[in-house]
Amino acid sequence: MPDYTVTTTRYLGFADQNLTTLQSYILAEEDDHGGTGDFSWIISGISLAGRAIANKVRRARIDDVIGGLDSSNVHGEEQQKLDIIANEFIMRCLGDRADIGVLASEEGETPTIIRSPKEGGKYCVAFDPLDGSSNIDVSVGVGTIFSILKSDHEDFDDAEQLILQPGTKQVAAGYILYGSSVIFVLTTGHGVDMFVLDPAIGTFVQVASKLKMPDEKKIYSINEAYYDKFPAEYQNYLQWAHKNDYSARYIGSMVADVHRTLVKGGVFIYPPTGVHRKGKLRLMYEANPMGFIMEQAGGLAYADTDRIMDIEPEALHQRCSVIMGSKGEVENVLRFLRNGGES
Ligand code: P6P
Repeated sequence: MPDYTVTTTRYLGFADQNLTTLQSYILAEEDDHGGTGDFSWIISGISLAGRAIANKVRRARIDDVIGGLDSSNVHGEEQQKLDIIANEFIMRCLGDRADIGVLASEEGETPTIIRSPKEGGKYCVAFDPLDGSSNIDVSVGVGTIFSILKSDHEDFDDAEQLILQPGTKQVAAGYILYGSSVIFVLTTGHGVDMFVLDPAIGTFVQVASKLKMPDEKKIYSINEAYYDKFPAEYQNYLQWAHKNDYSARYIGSMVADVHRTLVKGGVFIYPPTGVHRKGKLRLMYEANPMGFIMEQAGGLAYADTDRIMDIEPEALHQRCSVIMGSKGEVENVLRFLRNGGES
């Protein structure tokens, strides 16, 4: 009878391939979500869509999918070709996942009910398929942002009722940054983990676990072109920062600015402005997921003086202002907002 004992070959050092993949990570996390594999199936759907979007972003000029479509989205903003492509990829990759109930995209006026809770639709996913897409023309990092909630109540008149929940109800959130490398950052409420797409094997491999932001870092990220339109408290904070040796970093793509803040520390701010009196960024699929990540990494996330994740949403596309990042840096801004603009 042949001996089937596996003989472990001596480790030769040639197989130094990181094989801790996003999939294996999520399967390990699955137990916290009922252990049925449903939850990991959603993340694998987002991972697949992210790899397809990354390929399109890389090839945008080659495939001539740069620029706008001469059409506007529900917000009256010109749609970029890649916005539609990215949205299509995510809808296709998630639409056939058995436990998806509702999909809500920045590109869609109303959420899409895929299946009711009675039909097994357990989860809602709110997402911005390609945030910052206007930067693609100049090869600046852009990203996909997603927020996962449970759609657990049976009776509902419309999809918005299922998905309009405060950020504290998120079961997971994350983003995919299409930058110099493709980064997948995820939290399921047990810290923040980071994965990088290894093009050699076409999968996301884990590169960091339980990421923590430094409590302080003298970097602020804000579009100072709107300085004159900011509320006085924000202007006073900026004057204070100018006098206290801060550096300014602003990419103009939320995923890239927030990722830098996560990795290096600092504070990302989008205040109310003359055009966007409540702030420009979207609560459900930008501020909430990014706020979850920031808090899980030891930071803070506020909309003026309100914790972002406590906000009771009233509409899918509602906007809010944003102050998020290192705990000490967010507290510096809040000090000005709470003390009538004094430091
Ligand atoms: P502004 C990109 O258009 C976006 O939605 C976010 O990614 C980014 O943080 C913000 O808008 C930039 O806005 O007004 O500074 O160009």
